[in-house]
Amino acid sequence: YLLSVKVIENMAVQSNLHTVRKWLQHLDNDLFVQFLPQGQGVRPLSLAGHVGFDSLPDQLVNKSICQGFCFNILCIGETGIGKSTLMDTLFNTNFENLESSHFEPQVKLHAQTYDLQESNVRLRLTVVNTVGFGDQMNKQESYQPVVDYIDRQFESYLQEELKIKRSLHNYHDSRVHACLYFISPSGHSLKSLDLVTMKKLDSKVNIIPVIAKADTISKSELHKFKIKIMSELVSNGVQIYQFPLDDETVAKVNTTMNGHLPFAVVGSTEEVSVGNKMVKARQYPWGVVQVENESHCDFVKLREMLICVNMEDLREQTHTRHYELYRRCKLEEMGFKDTDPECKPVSLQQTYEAKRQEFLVELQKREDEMRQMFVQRVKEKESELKEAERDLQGRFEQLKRLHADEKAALEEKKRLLDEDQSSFGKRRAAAQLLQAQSLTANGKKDKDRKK
Ligand SMILES: Nc1nc2c(ncn2[C@@H]2O[C@H](COP(=O)(O)OP(=O)(O)OP(=O)(O)O)[C@@H](O)[C@H]2O)c(=O)[nH]1
Ligand SMILES: *[C@@H]1O[C@H](CO)[C@@H](O)[C@H](O)[C@H]1NC(C)=O
Ligand SMILES: *[C@@H]1O[C@H](CO)[C@@H](O)[C@H](O)[C@H]1NC(C)=O
Ligand SMILES: CC(=O)N[C@H]1CO[C@H](CO)[C@@H](O)[C@@H]1O
Ligand SMILES: [Mg+2]
Repeated sequence: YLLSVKVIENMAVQSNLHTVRKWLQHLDNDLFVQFLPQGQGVRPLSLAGHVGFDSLPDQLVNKSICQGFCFNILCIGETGIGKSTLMDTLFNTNFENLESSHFEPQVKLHAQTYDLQESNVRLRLTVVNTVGFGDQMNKQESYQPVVDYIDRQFESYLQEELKIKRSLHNYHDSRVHACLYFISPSGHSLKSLDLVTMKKLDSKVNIIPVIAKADTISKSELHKFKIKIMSELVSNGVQIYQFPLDDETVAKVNTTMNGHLPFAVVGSTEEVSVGNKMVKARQYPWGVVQVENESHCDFVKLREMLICVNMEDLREQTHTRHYELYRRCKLEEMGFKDTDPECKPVSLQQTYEAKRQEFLVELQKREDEMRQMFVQRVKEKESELKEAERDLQGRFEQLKRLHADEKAALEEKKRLLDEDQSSFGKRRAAAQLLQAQSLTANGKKDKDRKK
């Protein structure tokens, strides 16, 4: 019982009431025995009187009611296909509805959270709408913003989970639990945008396709259209959400419901009087379409299956299938593994140590490389400098030689000049002597003439 209580506690942390209920049903039977490790001295005992732990389920229910629930719906569909109207009709209220234009350059997502209360159960509901889906000329990347949004919600949950001081009990879980995909009531077949988008999303979210504005398609056409859609989904390998069949409480409605997929829905918040009652309906000149009449459309089936029966299963599937897949891929991407190549279990500690070692080796390698590079660069610089020095020396020698040559040439010139000067001096002296001699000679002649 202690083991079982532990399991139930763990389940309670995830508010998996549905699972807990299943569990408790099994407890009376034989699962209890399977749970006990054999041969470890644990044996069942019968109680002599009332103890009180049979109130555990009630305690769980009360605790869950106290905590409240949360549910997140993503509506994907073309602008004006009736997303907001259907949400208003489903939850019987008036959500804030902004009409979007047909001229958005990109697909965007708009999320809004509301606190709802029905009797004493509180529900924190987030409605996410696509804005501008299917309005671009090039629709190739239209699914990307949707994929990114879903991944972002998974990522923030994973980050919370990986924290040392985590507070998952009061964490606002924004992971998308159900995705209503609005198919336009063409009566022909799915568009490639629909197929591509659903294919990209089917491993990330529970897809529930619905045929929007089903009042615009005739009964016989609708039947063929549904068959066509399902066969196209199958042939393209698109996994849509199937209502669970393993649980007896839910299985009663299963067969018929899975056969009615995709639900053809009509949305309206307008009240029309039919007979002596006011009912939600769309009024046309030729008649009235009653939203909540099962012979007019599948709206009631959708509400029943989405909200009354399978809300908990959708939450559970999101956590145990889609989130688990995301988490696994993300952690493997980061290098964490459960087993080593020889299939021996590896703990987180070991992985951390291995990663650390790997990092240190890498660091050492990088350091060595850098050191070698440094030495190499120093050597290169040194030889460069030497080269430059040799160059300079050469230039210096050459200049010295030039200078010496010039000096020698100048000295030669000077010597020649000196020689010139001395020969000039001699010639001048000779000339003066000659002049003097001629003067004295002339004077003698004059005297002789006078005489
Ligand atoms: N015939 C028919 N018309 C509907 C139905 N549901 C909604 N409409 C009409 O379609 C128009 C657009 O509805 P909305 O609910 O605003 O569509 P939406 O998808 O929220 O539009 P955006 O948020 O602007 O992308 C309104 O005039 C609605 O009255 C339906 O089931 N059948
Ligand atoms: C659960 O709540 C109900 C009503 O609020 C109360 O009567 C009941 O005793 C509670 N049960 C437990 C086990 O706390
Ligand atoms: C549902 O629609 C059918 C066909 O229009 C009608 O006969 C029937 O009375 C309606 N049911 C209710 C509850 O109004
Ligand atoms: C298709 C399918 O598995 N249907 C099941 C629905 O639930 C009932 C029990 O209520 C089963 O008998 C069906 O086999
Ligand atoms: Mg809208």
